[in-house]
Amino acid sequence: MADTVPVVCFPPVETENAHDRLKNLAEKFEKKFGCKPEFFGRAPGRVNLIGEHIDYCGYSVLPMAIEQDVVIAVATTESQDILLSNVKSDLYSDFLFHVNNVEINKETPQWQNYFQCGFLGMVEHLHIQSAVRGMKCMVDGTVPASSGLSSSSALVCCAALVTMHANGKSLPKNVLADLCARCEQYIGTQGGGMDQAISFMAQKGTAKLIEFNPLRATDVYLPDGISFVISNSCVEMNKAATSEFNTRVVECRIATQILAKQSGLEWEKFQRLGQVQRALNVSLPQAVDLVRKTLHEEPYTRAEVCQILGIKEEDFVSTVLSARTAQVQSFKLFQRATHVFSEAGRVLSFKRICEETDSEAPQKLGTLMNQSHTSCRDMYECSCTDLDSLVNICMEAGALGSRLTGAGWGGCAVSMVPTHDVMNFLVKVKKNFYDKHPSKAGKVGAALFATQPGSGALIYLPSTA
Ligand code: ADP
Ligand code: NG1
Repeated sequence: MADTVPVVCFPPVETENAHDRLKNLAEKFEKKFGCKPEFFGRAPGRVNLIGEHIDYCGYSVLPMAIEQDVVIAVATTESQDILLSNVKSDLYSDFLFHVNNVEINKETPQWQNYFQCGFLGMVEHLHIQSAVRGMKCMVDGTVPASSGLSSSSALVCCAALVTMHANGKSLPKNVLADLCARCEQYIGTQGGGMDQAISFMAQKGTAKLIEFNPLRATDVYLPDGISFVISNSCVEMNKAATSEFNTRVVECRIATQILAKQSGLEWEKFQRLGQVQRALNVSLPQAVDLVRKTLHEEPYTRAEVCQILGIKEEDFVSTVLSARTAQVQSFKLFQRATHVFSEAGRVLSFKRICEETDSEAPQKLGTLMNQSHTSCRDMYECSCTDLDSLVNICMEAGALGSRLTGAGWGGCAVSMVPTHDVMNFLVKVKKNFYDKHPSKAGKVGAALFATQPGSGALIYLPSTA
């Protein structure tokens, strides 16, 4: 039977504080729209334990869902309008659109555009353009925005989920994840499918190895005695509003095509580093060697790339570059490809260590996390000064491993800490990082917290009691 998103009754009062959250949201909804919500959708954010910037290269990643999520309360309507309201109304203004008039602003994306990505992706998938139902929606998100914990994907996934349910349909989780990965790209970023996959396929108590093409999620049980702590550098980076993210995607694509061409493959057929590695039938360490032998460390100019691939600059711009990267002049191919192949290897090692009964497992996992951060910082250049300093402070505070998580250039670090030492760790990180930055000290409550593998997306029906 297809694995669909669970539809459950409003959480019982005694079990979860989710009950109070939904009750409050229902009250706000009724005050705003003058009717009760018919149902709620919920999609979580995630923390990626290891495997950064490799999902869009075709490689497996190892995230877990977090408790923070996006919940949307919904009432369906006879009109074909979508009325959006947000609990954080100071940040996110009300918005109204007709179901057949969706305009996504890729230049300066607004919050409603992320909702529209999920909405449009679902409407297109179900082919219900002419019959799609109107909705009144109130959004309540607790994932910190632009911090590497996938607030945008939680919103896109939740929007697709409520659109599906409002229109009386049910789709398997892997189909939902694939379609949300594609439709989040309507915002203009060319990310992979990690965030959407874990948001739908997560299960409480286990991290997941997410593999792509085809999409699969395998349980990864973490060793006993360790906990994961998230700390937010409080530097925000919106990946859709800047060109950094897409530039990395493009650099990986160019590295793919040059490696393919110089290895005698039909380079036009290759888009992802993973495809080239598989076509050459080489191991990941051999792929790292191939990069060392084939690519040079100095940045490549456009002219050099065109000359190697044997194409004109206008063809390069139209077929290899993307809208947000059309102006980029030089490309660090050696560094980006070295990061991707070595990081893909670290993910597999991480999973293997979790499967072994090895008393040294926590230390070994910590070492992999540290290597991952070094590679993100030096080879992929997706960290920033505050985040590097936070990672160092986390290590000094007793972490076995610490690294940036998510897209980077700011956002969060994830640290692996002996469970018995978590309180001590939190105190030291607060003192040595947050208390030293007046602008961040007030945010420490929401910025520094231990986390556990959480559950995936859900539909809640209000209780009839
Ligand atoms: P992330 O790395 O968290 O996915 P992005 O920078 O890609 O962050 O996207 C963040 C954007 O997502 C925000 O600027 C906002 O437009 C939207 N967003 C995130 N959380 C919410 C929320 N609770 N309500 C409305 N919009 C949200
Ligand atoms: P976040 O941290 O949510 O911005 C982004 C991409 C992921 C992945 C990571 C880096 C999107 C929606 N998300 O995540 O696919 O590439 O960066 O590992 O593009």
